[in-house]
Amino acid sequence: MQHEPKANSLSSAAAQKGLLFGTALCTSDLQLQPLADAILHNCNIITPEYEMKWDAIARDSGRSDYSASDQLMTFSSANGLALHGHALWWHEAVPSALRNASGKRFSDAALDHLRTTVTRYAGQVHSWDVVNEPLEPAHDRGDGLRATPFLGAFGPEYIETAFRQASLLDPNAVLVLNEMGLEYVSPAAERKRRQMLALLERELGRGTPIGCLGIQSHLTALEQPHDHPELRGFLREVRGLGLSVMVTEMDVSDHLCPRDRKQRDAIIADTYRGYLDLVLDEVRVLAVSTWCLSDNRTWLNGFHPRPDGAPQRPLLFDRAIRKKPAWHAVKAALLHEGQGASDPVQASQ
Ligand code: 9MR
Repeated sequence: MQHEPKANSLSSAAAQKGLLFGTALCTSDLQLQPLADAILHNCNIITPEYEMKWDAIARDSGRSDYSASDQLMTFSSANGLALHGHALWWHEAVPSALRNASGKRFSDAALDHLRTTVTRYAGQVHSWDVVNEPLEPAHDRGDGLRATPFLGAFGPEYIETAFRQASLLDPNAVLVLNEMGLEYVSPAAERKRRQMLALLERELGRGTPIGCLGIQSHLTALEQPHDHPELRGFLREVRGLGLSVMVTEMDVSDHLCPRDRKQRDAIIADTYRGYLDLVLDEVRVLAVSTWCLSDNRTWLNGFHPRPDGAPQRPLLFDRAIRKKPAWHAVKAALLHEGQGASDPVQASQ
């Protein structure tokens, strides 16, 4: 059963441009009826926020538990939603029992996790974040790779290994390399963009089956500019490599914004709008997902607490699951309302 986008929803706005709209969620969200209803109304793709990660599945060392992950898979298929699998290999989701494992023990376990998980859901997921956050310019390697247990155990070929395995076991899934911080304005972000292009060229050159670049898009209001030529240039180059893009984890931290709610909500909405307008102008986007849908379910109060202690308002719905200006801004951006008549991506295809 294919999900039919509902009238006046974000997925129907996205469908007009041929893309999916979605959110991250966890199993407990399904118990909150108004939130579950808002997800079903607005989304046609979902991403497990953490319950499909390796450390969540292998919480009990020695025993894999896919029950939460299966529940989200069942929710998606029962409702005709696509599911974006997140994430197969991520350094922050290595099970604690393996953090200090030696090369061979670690690589055997990592391959086993990837194979078992991809096989379990083969033919059911829309896409996989196969490798998450491979770059860290501060680790000062020529290739920009982050020093992780995956790099330690397999060497730089770990990316090729992961994508080849995933492609073999689920040839129809979109295989995504997902990265954070490619969107920012700073010398470090520009360095990361250059390193990402070099990585993609290197991997595509040796036949690694990467189909799509995931740009996480954890934005900060008052820091993220509308006009961002370096990001535009980067996205054009990604497109030139033949890759599509997914906006995988979008939210807007308001820790730099004034406390006044109206002002804050307006600045946040404007940040979403400017950012999506730019991205949708430059690349072929398969899906846009936010990192949860309502302000009661955000990781940002822990990560970027506001100095005045007020709760963050980074998402599209407020805590009472009412639409915020950000919802309308995202909808307008998906429809490209108010933009020039020409759409460079569509026009050139
Ligand atoms: O939002 C997620 C949080 O609930 C988890 O505790 C955490 C660790 O698994 O991961 C958070 O999501 C991260 C995502 O998986 C990768 N990009 C950064 C996200 C925010 O930290």
